[in-house]
Amino acid sequence: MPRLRLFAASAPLFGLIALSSCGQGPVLDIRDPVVKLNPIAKNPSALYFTIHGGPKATTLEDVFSPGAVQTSMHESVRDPRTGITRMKPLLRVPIPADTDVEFRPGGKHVMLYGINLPARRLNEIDVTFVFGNGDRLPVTVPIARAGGDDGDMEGMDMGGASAANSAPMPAATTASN
Ligand SMILES: [Cu+2]
Repeated sequence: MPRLRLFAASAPLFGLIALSSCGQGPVLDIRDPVVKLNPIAKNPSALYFTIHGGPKATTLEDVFSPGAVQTSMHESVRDPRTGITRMKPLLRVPIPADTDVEFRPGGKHVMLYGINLPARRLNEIDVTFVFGNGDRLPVTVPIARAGGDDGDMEGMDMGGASAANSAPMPAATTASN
């Protein structure tokens, strides 16, 4: 076993551990992910998170989950003339190197349609983030139930309708990617 002997002879073990545990430079990762569960079961829920860019710029290409029937990336955009907020589908999202890109209420978000019962019971859902550089990051995301206040469903706004009585998704935004 020449490899073992090489390790033992050349690098002290603590040196190897230090190298792997405090890597140099930025690491592509997902921070503070949360699903805000829509209290109306037939309506989509919103997934929010922050992506921190790695050493090189890349793109977020897809977000999928075995716990949901369908997912899609959206951005809420407020028309400055009318004040009406609408969602548009996002095909991909640029992730600059070593930079935070936030998906948050009122901005970019991922919609989850048809979250399944196991996820609802466990209050968590497995989600995989797929990047243009080939990275796939699996994350277990906690599910937060909306309280009495509808304010945190802000990201669910569709055409200005309030979350409590929102209509089904417009046809243009239900297509996957
Ligand atoms: Cu949306």
